[in-house]
Amino acid sequence: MSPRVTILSGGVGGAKLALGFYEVLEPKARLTVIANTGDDISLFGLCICPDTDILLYTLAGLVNLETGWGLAGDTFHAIRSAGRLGATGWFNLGDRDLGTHLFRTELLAQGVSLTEITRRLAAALGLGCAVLPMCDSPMPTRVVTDEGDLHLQEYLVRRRAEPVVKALRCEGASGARPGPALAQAIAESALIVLAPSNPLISIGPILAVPGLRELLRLSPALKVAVSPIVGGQSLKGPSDRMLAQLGHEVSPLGVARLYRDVLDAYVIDIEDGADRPAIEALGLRCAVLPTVMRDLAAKRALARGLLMLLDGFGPGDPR
Ligand code: FO1
Repeated sequence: MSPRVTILSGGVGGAKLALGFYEVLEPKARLTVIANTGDDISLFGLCICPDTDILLYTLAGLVNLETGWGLAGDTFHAIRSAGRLGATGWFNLGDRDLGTHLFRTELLAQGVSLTEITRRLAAALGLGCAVLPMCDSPMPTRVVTDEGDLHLQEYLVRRRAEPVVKALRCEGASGARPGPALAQAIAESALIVLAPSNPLISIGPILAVPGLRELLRLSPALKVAVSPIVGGQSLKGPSDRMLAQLGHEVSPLGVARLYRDVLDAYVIDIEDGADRPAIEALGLRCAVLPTVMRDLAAKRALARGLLMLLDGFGPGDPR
């Protein structure tokens, strides 16, 4: 039986690594994926959880591989009709994808928790692993920019990450708590992985759930992050630009500093091998692996490489 693994993930980039683990772990129930819900948005009265859905669709083999989000082969008749009537048209909700948002919104209105709704969605898609929202209460990330205070999706999608970011705020954080399933997964895992997702708007909000950093620190698991910065830039999305605008170094080291207090080890790409001594100087073990997941074989290989760290860097090993 495979070791128990928990991965903290945003959307597209993190879902690639989650899929790598889903492919190599046996049984698949050994995997728990904690999804960022800071990018959740309410549109047309519907609760939309983009990162959660990207993870669910990717793991189920249903995601649109060209965009990395939404369902493969979906159509956009409903959103375009609404747009022609003058409704919000900048967020592309697919016709079949809408079914997920209708299902989730109806159950939320009945008082069912987001964790339970996500469990039912995963079960309906035939997933063998657990996908958990980072918390059950809304905790939207607000982006303070030179154009004002924007919802994260407004910044990313409507304004294509063009405004200059001055600060990030996790609204509703003070009332948020990690759920019991999440606490149990963290406590019982042998390996916890911070996916190569945006450190500020994907992993950052998960770590901002009060008590979560403490749960990670208390867990006996080996805690590893994979750098989302390779060769001085982000592979996907605006991480590099956002890091620079918020005064962080745009490098694997710059991201490692953000996670330092919860990590044992850090994985950098072979292209950044020269950064290893600087990472080790932070007091972290450092492994150099191919981290660019262009195909399924690369996703599986990175998951296997991370599992192998359990032998080299396992709990109790001297630093
Ligand atoms: N990303 C876009 O760039 N444009 C869209 O219109 C869009 C719609 C969308 C609908 C459902 C969904 O689950 C995700 C969607 N995304 C879209 C992706 C999403 O905005 C981001 O990639 C994540 O929130 C960041 O992880």
